[in-house]
Amino acid sequence: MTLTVYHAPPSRSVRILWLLEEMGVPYETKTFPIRGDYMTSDDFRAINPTAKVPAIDDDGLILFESVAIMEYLLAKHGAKGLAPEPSDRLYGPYLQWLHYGEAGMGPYVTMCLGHRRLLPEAARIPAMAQWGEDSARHCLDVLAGQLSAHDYLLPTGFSAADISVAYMLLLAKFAGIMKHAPEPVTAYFDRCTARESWKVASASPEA
Ligand SMILES: N[C@@H](CCC(=O)N[C@@H](CS)C(=O)NCC(=O)O)C(=O)O
Repeated sequence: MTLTVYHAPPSRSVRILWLLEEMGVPYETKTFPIRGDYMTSDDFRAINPTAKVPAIDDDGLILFESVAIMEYLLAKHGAKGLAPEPSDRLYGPYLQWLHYGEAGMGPYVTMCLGHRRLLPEAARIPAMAQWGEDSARHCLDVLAGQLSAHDYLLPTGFSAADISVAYMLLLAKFAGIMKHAPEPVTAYFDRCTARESWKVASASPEA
């Protein structure tokens, strides 16, 4: 039984490595440069037709979309304290924050990152970068509201929802948004990234 994570540091594939490190589930990585030739190759498109990372190959079952992969791995291996049971009253809030990290925050952070750093300079539109930043900063205020009472998004402690959201804060940092973050959010990011599992997942092995 082999679980292979298609990994391009420092992309969203870090989320999957981080979760697997927290869960203690063994895995292998196929590591390559983000936006390099392999990502547009026929070989990779056969794995992930969206040509994005992450993707996984779990003993022949191939999946993409980082948060869906996280939910799959938690369901398959048991949550190991990283997610409430569906019967738990915190399950709904847990799902909300898990998805907020990608569906709620991702478009704004990515818009800002793209128009500030990723697109060729001639294609960057300052108004798009600003719209992304303003909307992402509103997301940070929402997080600060939740984090003013707790160290993590759930009152019960660190969960997979924190992996989803804290990873997006890394992209917000790359986009220059975190320098405007409220103190509870910067303290939260530092808390999450102090974990040994983050350090292993975010280390950049040779591609
Ligand atoms: N919603 C997708 C987003 C995937 C995504 O956009 N990945 C980025 C890296 S973080 C990527 O592959 N970018 C390469 C490109 O757009 O060419 C997920 O969560 O997996």
